[in-house]
Amino acid sequence: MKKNFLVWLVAIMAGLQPVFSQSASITEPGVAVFYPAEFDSIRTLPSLVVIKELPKRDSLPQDWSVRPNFVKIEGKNAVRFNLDEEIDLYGTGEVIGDLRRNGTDVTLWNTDNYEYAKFEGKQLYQSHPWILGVRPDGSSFGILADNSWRQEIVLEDDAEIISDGPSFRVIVIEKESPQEVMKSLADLTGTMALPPLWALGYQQSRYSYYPDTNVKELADEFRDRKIPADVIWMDIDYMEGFRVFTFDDEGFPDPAGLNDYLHNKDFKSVYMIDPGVKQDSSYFVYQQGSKGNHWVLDSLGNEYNGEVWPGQVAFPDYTRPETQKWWASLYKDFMNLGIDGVWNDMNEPAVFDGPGGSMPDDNIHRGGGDLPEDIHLRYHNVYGLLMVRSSREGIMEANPEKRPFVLSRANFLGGQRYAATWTGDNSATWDNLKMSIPMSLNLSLSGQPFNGPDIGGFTESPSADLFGNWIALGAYYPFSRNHTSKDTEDQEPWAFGEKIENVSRTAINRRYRLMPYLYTLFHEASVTGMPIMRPVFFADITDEDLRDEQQAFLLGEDLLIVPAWAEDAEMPEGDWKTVQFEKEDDGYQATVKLRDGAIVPMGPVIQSTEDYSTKQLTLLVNPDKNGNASGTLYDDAGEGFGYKNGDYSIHKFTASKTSKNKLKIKVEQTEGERQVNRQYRIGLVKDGKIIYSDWSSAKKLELKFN
Ligand code: NBV
Repeated sequence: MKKNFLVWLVAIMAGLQPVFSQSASITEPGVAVFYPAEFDSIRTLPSLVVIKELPKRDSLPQDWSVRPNFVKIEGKNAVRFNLDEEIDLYGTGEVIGDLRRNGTDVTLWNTDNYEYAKFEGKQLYQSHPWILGVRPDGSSFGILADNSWRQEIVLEDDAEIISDGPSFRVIVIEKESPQEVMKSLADLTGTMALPPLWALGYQQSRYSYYPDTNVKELADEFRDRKIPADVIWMDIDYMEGFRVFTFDDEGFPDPAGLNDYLHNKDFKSVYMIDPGVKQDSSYFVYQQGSKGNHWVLDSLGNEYNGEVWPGQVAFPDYTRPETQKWWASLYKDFMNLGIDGVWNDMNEPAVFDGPGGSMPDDNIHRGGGDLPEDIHLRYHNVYGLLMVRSSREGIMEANPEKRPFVLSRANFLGGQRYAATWTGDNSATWDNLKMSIPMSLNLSLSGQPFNGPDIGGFTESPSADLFGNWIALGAYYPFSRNHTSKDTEDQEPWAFGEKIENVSRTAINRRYRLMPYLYTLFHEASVTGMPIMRPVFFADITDEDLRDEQQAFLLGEDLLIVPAWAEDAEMPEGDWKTVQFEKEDDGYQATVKLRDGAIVPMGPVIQSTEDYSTKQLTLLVNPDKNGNASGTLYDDAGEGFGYKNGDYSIHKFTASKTSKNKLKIKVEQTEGERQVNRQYRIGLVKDGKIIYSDWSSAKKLELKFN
């Protein structure tokens, strides 16, 4: 109480005007919601972030420490937290710079930011009004500003969130660890739906592979060279004059045939769809959109037009339920051509001739259903989220038996429910390679587990050495796609000569071998919201030396990835052992370390997830100092929704060293009805080698070693 009064007094002296009589309550254990006195529910709710009701369960306990002060800063509605200096801050979404966010600021205003060059890169494609704080003892909190208006997060002396919109509510999560905070965030904002297994594979893209014969050759080349891959991406040039949902007659005369070809080679195809619809009265999408009155309006109530790739376009108003339905319906014929996934780009929305590269703040989104009509300033940041929500819906309707896959450039906190993401137009520089790790980590710590940058860099061309390093790291990003711009050099794994081709193959082989573990992590993320890629400090939340480690990172709880170029990476305590995958050391591969006490399931090298099977698995094990270890495997059909009706399995593995040179592993199916005739072998990870047992289908495995 006293502290709050003091804060208030200091605020008055600093010329800030506090707003009186806020209300606060506990909505569930460890979660509090704070409403400012001037709370404007009409212009901030319903939340597009929080998917639960937040009932008032209890009053806020006296000792609740993270309390917002609702203030006005330069006339704007803001919230301020007085945080102790020793608290480490993370999250704040898609940001460049260091993993630890103390001393930084970010503007939450989705922006097409080519090469991260505009606004010093402090304003990127996505917005996450979310801060994760970790105290020295590991206890942690999360701060969620529940509104979509343009806002700024300033983490200087205090933590401030300053909005251009009306007064908003704030949710504070208080837990014993950052892991628990992440789970609580997922409970409030939803999780990523389990993606199809193929989306976890390596993916190849360029702006643009053209024409279709080029795409076919590419597929052949991967298979001939035995470089595993799952997906080839079609960028905007497949369209007829950049008209969405059309195909260029010359380059892509037979998309269904192309997709068949790819499927026969065990590839999936993903095609780009942008929001802007070319203003062309003879074009069916524009005709339908105009007839249905689906466009965003300008401040005078007329159809708003702006310049994007196709020329002047109109923008679907995804706040309207009718528009969402219409947009979703467009995917039916499109997906029926055998398209497997959709890539939504330019959905900040980017407008070349609009103010600040987007549409005017006073454009009108008409809403409907439970979303009220409001100006663009309110809906800008969720334009991408609403678009991908509708895209996902349409893809589901087109293929109800399949799991949808959407990749989106713009999104918002909570948007993991609808789409995966990549980090936009990065460049082929060392700096961008290194930065990709803290970027992916902070996105992961902001609720988006399925993310990654363009491997190799989008703009400019990497040297062979840079590409080799990037692909060797890229094999471990949750979303692993090589993508480059127009007019750059070839960037396929074989484009840099034999040495880097081998480096690429080795790295990608490793990803596919780790697929059983990776898929288990994706499943975990889809259930609990735990990130797939995690900061090293998750391994020991009380070790403060780990708090700013951003070269190495964790994949799940059990694997630590240390890029070949990392210098003096801070390692967590314990006897993490290096997994010796291949004999050759090419100087590029990341070191992969297995936690002591962990068991990680690993499969054979396959050329795509079409060949994925869990019939023969190696259980990599590193017993802890007491000789024990444990691990998990999630398994299902990799596609479809059978897993929701029991067609899945979870196996638990428990290892114990029964004597100095004998290790036993017990295999138990703990969940699900899926039955697979499976053989296992133990792979005991020792320094510099792996000692294997024989294959066995028994439930008790044994390894004797010297
Ligand atoms: O559609 C072309 C590109 C795409 O390749 C890239 O990944 C997006 O971030 N798109 C942007 C538009 C043009 C960028 C110069």
